[in-house]
Amino acid sequence: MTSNLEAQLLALRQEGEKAIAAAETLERLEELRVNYLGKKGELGALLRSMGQMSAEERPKIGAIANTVKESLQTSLDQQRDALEAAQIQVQLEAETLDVTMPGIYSPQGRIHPLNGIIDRALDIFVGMGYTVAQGPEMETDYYNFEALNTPPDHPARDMQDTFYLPDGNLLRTHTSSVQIRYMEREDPPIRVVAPGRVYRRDNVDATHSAVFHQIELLAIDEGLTFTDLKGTIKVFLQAIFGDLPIRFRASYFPFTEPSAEVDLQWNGRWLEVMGCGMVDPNVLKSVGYDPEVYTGFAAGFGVERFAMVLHQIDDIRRLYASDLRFLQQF
Ligand code: 2U9
Repeated sequence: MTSNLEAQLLALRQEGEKAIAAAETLERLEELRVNYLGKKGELGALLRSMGQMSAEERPKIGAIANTVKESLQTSLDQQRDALEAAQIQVQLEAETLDVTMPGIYSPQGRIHPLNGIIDRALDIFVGMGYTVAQGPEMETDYYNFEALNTPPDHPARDMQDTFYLPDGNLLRTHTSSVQIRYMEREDPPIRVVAPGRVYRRDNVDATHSAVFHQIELLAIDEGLTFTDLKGTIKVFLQAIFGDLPIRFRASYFPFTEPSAEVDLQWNGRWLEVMGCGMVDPNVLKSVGYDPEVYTGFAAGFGVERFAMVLHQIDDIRRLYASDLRFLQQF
């Protein structure tokens, strides 16, 4: 009886340790623990049969049972440590960050040369207290011409120059219409700068495009003179092109009187870069300002022309071609 139970206990230990050593997961290990050492486990079952033993046998078998239990427990603990360590190793390998791996290349965009000019010009005028205004590209005859002292028989209204729409509206030929709309809703003093796309029925060549960009500025106040206009333009051109000689040349625009063209001396040559003048009293009247109280000056320039002078670009069409070999130079 005794030796039989003892043999069974030792067999249980051998079988248990083999199974524990073979366990590949923590779940399997827990199954084995319950199976051997749990309340309803195999060791418990063997010990329950000790009830029939004599008082001298019982301690001896009890002692053997304890060693079997301890050694199974030790094996379980060791195997659990080993499995846990392996699991951490797998996780470490899966989550390794290789800092020497090359990055993923994502091309860096940049500001288009036209937007570069627009950004810089607006910055300069905002710095002088001007407000940026925008308006519609499709305009009425009134805002594009009539309010700007451009009578119906004026050459600027010729079908050659303006894109007319079937309903009698048109594509604005300058951003001056934006300032008319601005003056209608604001009272003087006015300091406004209007950037935007404009349209002309021009044949496209190296210096002409049917769509281009303008920036116009307008100041209306009591006591403004041609001197204020000259000072403003001088400061602006200096900020864009540096300290180059400039000159004002008498010219004509329907909406300014007197009017002038501004030339810039660049590489020894005089280049025309802006138009300007004192706002014609008729324009002030058309928005309800009293020309006896208020005077004003206005100026305008083509953004493409500025970009071409500044960056020595030989053909306006390069600015619209989206050719990266060209654009990446800026
Ligand atoms: C109002 C009154 C007057 C804006 C002005 C010019 C002169 C001018 C051209 C430069 C080259 C247009 O892009 S371009 O072809 N502009 O010469 N523009 S004065 O005068 C105004 C504007 C608004 C109410």
